[in-house]
Amino acid sequence: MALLPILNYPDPRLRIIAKPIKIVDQTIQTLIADMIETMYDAKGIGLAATQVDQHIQLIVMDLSENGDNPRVFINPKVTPLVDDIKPYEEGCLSVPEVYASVDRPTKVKIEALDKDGKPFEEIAEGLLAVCIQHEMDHLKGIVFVDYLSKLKQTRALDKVRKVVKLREKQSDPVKA
Ligand code: K1U
Ligand code: ZN
Repeated sequence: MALLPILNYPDPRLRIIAKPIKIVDQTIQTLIADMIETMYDAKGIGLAATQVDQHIQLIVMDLSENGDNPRVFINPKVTPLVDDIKPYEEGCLSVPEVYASVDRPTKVKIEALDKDGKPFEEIAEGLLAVCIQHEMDHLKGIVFVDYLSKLKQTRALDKVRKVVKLREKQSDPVKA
């Protein structure tokens, strides 16, 4: 397995629209395993293939308390089931250390293929509903800061640049 580099906002590759997966083969299985490892290493609860520069419709997620229940969504379709919209404080591995409230429908239907390519349907509420909508946005080239005011977007950009610089310095103190 391998850790994959995560693209940081405002990388233009985060805007590429993901294509459906035609066959769930060994290459996809390897990418799934690598994305799960990358998500755990980054202490995230979700990761879309877009964030690791793979522009295919693949999401991994683990909302379990112990981080031992990874879930896979291939070619997901998400449909809001209610008009009820609630704010939730979101984070994003591509926008490190920035958290902001985003309004989203509270109940959605998820239709997707599982890791073996088998179709399934699920009704999602709570964190699963928030997270799947956040990850679906990534597959469409949308980042959660797009929903914020211009001022908050500028602050987010400044923060990400600082965090990235600090991380570079920490990983190579001589060069940075
Ligand atoms: O898409 C991603 O970058 C993953 C993202 C998922 C997400 C978290 C919270 C709300 C919506 C979507 C993260 O995992 S951010 C990581 C993080 O700091 C966090 C972890 C658990 C709860 C809240 C934030
Ligand atoms: Zn994200």
